[in-house]
Amino acid sequence: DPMLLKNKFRGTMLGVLVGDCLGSPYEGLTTISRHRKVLLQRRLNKLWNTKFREPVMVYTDDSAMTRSLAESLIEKQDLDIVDVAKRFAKSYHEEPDRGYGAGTATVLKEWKRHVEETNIKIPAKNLFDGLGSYGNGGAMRIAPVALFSYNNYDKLLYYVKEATEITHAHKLGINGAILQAIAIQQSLCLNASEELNVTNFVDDLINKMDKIENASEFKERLNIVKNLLSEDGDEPNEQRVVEQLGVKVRALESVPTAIFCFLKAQKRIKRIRTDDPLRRAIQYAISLGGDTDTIASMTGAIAGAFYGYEKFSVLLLSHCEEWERFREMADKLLDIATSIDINK
Ligand code: R7I
Ligand code: MG
Ligand code: MG
Ligand code: MG
Repeated sequence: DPMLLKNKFRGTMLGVLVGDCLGSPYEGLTTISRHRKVLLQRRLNKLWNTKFREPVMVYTDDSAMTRSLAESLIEKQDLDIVDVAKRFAKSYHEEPDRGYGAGTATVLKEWKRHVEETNIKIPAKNLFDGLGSYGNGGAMRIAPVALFSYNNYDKLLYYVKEATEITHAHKLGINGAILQAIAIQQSLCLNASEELNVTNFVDDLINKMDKIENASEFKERLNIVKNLLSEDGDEPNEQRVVEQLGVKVRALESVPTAIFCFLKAQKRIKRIRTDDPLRRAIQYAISLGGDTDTIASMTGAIAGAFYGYEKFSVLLLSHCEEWERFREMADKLLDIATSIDINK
């Protein structure tokens, strides 16, 4: 159904933006107190249901890099990593204060001088004593690549790796981006009007990661996701989630967490008052603390791909910087992704 797919593509891109905008004020707080959670509940009630003027919520590096990647795919009708690098560098140069990670910023500054096919991957390889970055910066921006190649799994894997390696050379950084992309792709292919089998969702991810080189750490985390989901006691399990999955800027301690937030929010969660499971997922992600903009953004992308754009309130969207631009990028990515399919 083309309308359904359009809704899901929009949901993905707007999930990135909304999660980032809503989560960024809390980034870095190690514990979100009970009091702060009440304030978060009230703030989201207001943002979801009220019309007001400025200020809009600004986005951070997560959405800025997502936007550059999407615009490059749209303009080039393919993945051209030199063009992506140029756009990343330009966007950083114009707005360096969007909260970029230190390693990524180093790469972006080096590209500013000159970037070509031959040297593009070198700065990322030199980061962190030559090990490369295991930050979540590759995963946080990967949604457009997942959309672009949603109907060709081998291409998806290859493009995700290529798009990530230019800043994140560490296997954990790359595999984190792969996991986030396949979670989005799985969500796109499911029907939200049928009940989601959360165990199957995780098992499918585990089976796919099993075929990726050196991905044992992520498979372990996905098994923890499954265990945590099977706990359905009354008490909130935030503490155990934070301890066992993590809420850090490392890909390993944030991508599985985002997947967990999406799946956990299929059911009601104590002290999160909303009937909207998409909002519940994002609100829950923020309530865990830590790297809130990124984990909420990655959760938003996966949940948005599942539920679609119509689950966001238009009032909420209207409070997010450049939301219409993100919606338009989603539509263009869909046009390209489906026309490539026809030509095949
Ligand atoms: O991954 P990256 O783009 O950062 C994304 C995060 C998100 O939370 C954004 O919202 C933004 O706030 O930043 O940036 P990197 O600098 O590559 O990685 C993030 C951080 O992880 C680094 O600045 C390091 O502190 C840490 N890190 C490492 N530390 C030691 N050794 C990443 N890789 C390594 C490593 O190999
Ligand atoms: Mg950020
Ligand atoms: Mg930061
Ligand atoms: Mg972050």
